Amino acid sequence: MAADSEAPGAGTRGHNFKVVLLGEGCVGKTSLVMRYVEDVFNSKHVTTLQASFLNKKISLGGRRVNLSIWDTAGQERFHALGPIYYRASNGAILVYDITDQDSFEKAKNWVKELRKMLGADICLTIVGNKIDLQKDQTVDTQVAEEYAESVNARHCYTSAKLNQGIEEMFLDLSKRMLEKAQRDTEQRLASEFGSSRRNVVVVEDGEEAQETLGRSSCC
Ligand code: G3D
Ligand code: MG
Repeated sequence: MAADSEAPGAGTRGHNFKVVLLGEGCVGKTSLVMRYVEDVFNSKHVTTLQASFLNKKISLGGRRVNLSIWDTAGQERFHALGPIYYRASNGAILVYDITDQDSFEKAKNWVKELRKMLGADICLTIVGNKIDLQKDQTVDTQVAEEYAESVNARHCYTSAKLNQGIEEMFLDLSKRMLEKAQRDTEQRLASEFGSSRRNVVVVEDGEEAQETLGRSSCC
């Protein structure tokens, strides 16, 4: 049995990861999802979107990954996101607008909130959106990068308008979530079979673990 199929969020058809988007209203969260999933910008659909999540299937090194990308329907304006929004998230994208210092401060609050709800058990990416408006940038790059590093998050820039940096941002987050799921699986296997570790074989690239003698011998 490949451990991969037992990893959190993994099924026989691949991994399922939940990703939540957080950030101040108007920073471009919905635009980023719509650009990534449907390759549109500023369509009417953007403003009327009420769905809680959109799916995107990608392939990572031959593995199938399904991303459920959760977007708010504007509740962030009232700071009224319920726990169901965060629950069981594998990754979070904290978006700020590079021309709006206040939105960067708000992104920091979302990081605190996430840590409170989910602990350190989540992959974080902090995104400076609207990089097409670089001439009006007010959030300092070095400050943003140092902050991201201090909370163990990745920092990157995107433009939903010009479709810049978005694929790369989701790809990088997906890779980190996959690596984390694999690490968790290995740890789980190691603790499950702790006393009989000889019976657990982790293949060389560390990507897949297989249990061998432990169960097969008793079947
Ligand atoms: P939200 O979901 O975070 O609330 P939206 O944000 O996706 O609704 O976007 C808010 C506004 O920012 C929209 O403009 C949208 O077109 C604009 N926007 C989103 N991403 C970008 C970007 O990368 N560059 C620029 N220049 N604008 C962007 P309107 O005018 O419809 O309010
Ligand atoms: Mg929105």
